[in-house]
Amino acid sequence: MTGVKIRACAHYVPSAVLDNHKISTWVDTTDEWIVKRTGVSERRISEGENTSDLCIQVAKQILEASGTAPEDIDMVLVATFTPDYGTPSVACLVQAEIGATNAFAFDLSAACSGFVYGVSVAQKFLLTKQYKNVLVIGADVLSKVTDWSDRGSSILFGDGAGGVLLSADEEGFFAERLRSRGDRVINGGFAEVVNPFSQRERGEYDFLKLDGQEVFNFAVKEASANISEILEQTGMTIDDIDFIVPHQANSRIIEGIAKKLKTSLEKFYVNIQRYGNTSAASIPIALSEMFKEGKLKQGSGKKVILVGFGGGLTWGSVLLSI
Ligand code: B82
Repeated sequence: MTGVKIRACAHYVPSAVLDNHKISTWVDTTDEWIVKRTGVSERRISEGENTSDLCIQVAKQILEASGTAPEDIDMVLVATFTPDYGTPSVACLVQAEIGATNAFAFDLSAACSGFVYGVSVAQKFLLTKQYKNVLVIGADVLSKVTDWSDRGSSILFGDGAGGVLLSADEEGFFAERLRSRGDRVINGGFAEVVNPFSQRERGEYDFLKLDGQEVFNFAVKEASANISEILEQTGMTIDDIDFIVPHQANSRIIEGIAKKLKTSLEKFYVNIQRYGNTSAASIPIALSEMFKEGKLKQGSGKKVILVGFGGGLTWGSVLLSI
């Protein structure tokens, strides 16, 4: 199976840090409670930068790090559910700003699974050999769809972006398992039809809502089953995998997945304490930090599973060799 090579990886988060102590000055909560329940200590919150602004920073870093000319990018794919506009897509805004004049660009909507879906889509385009350099970015500005008066959800989310430049790699390894279930929902963002005919006001589902325990159980059960399916598909065991990079939704979900897979939490990269849940950005931010920390090195052959789960419901994993 033709794999994909990560030619460069980068992330960008807004500079403003919102810590738990600050949140506890406007909703009834404490740092201790938030850390215990979610694993989050602080998150980055945009002071006006929109989703495309974060993506453009990531794209520029990637071009520079890989020494790629913008005209050599064939495709720009942004996974997000908090785009700047309905149209143009965030991907088109990025394409314009970096001068990727030969690329085509579009967004993909799969909430927190978006980056994993995006890598899978990119691999299919690379397989055709018609496209050589694909930029895949996961980005969300969840602060736009956060109900800041709700102590249950405002503590969870953060803003950020991360991405990769992918090329085909004949020797590389690639496996995937993508899933959706549209009958089970996490609601969030821009939900009501508010127009002169609708006689409606903005409602609760204009904000991101998580129905705690039910989606928690879904995440642990389906993400671990999904990883097991990939292992079965490829004839590998969990011991053959060097790292699992999960969507950073909640530290207890990650612990639950590790337990179900009967493997050590050490295999899992966790940075939720610093960024909260950044939706489609959480996996590429984690990947980028792993490269920066030297945990991952291009050409090392390390086997990594990226596992996403989120609104839709959507979930899925890709197995890559780095
Ligand atoms: S929680 O239900 O409140 N909980 C688990 C019982 C706290 C210990 C909770 C919290 Br807090 C944060 C996230 C979740 C959760 O289930 N998240 C998701 C589940 C599926 C898909 C995506 C997510 C996500 O948060 O992105 C539960």
